[in-house]
Amino acid sequence: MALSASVIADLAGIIDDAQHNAAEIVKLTDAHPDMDVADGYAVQAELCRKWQADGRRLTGYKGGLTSKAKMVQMGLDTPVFGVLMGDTCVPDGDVVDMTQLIHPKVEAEIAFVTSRELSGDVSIDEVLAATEFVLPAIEVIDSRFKDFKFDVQSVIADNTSAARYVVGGSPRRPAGLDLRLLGVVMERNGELVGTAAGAAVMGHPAASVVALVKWLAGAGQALPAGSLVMTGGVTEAVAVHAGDHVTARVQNLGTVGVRFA
Ligand code: 0L1
Ligand code: MG
Repeated sequence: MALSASVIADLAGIIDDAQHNAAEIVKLTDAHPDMDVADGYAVQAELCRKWQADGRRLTGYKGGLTSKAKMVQMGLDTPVFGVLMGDTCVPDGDVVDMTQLIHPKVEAEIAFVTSRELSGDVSIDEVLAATEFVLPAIEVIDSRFKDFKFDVQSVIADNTSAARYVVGGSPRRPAGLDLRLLGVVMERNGELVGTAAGAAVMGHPAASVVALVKWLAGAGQALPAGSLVMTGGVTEAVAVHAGDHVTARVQNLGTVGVRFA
């Protein structure tokens, strides 16, 4: 780590304000060129601590930049991890208030809900055995950085652009499903805006959970039973505007949708 605890706390305050006020800021490395990835995660951890102290509930975790399409779109080449807070969950079919966001984009994802704690080095099979169900999800990302321009340190500090998440469809136990082969279709206002198969995420969506559990282990933590894990967008993220309606359909798992107003 390159930054002091007091700078980390200051940066967490800057991100928190930007998120709360839906206000654009410039990437953190402009003022702190020495900031490294560990500093980014330290800022994110500080935010998560503060949010929980404020009474907000941690419901799970997200992997980001887990597909080639997302990495190419953002010009970054490392998966990143963030936290999911319960109050950012939007019910399936409900409305996202655009006035609380800056320049949102949507991602179609396959989400997992765990039935057992996972820790350390786990395999894809161990993740699947510890999965209560898998289900279709839409992540609404909203980088607090102007024009979605950032580096990996800054986007990690910004909780990997997490803004809202929607889960729904027909949750299924993973047994008997080959998640690599499930087709995923995203539509905006009835028009096709992205297609992929589950394997777009690290060869297997459960590989994103494996990587998340390893990242948590590096921070001395385990993934608790009952966690929701968003495994990452299977295609490029797509911009949305007021009036838009987005659906993500995952083969065998049904459809989840959200509107923007
Ligand atoms: O969920 C994501 O893939 C977001 C990762 C951070 C980069 C971005 O804002 O696209
Ligand atoms: Mg995502």
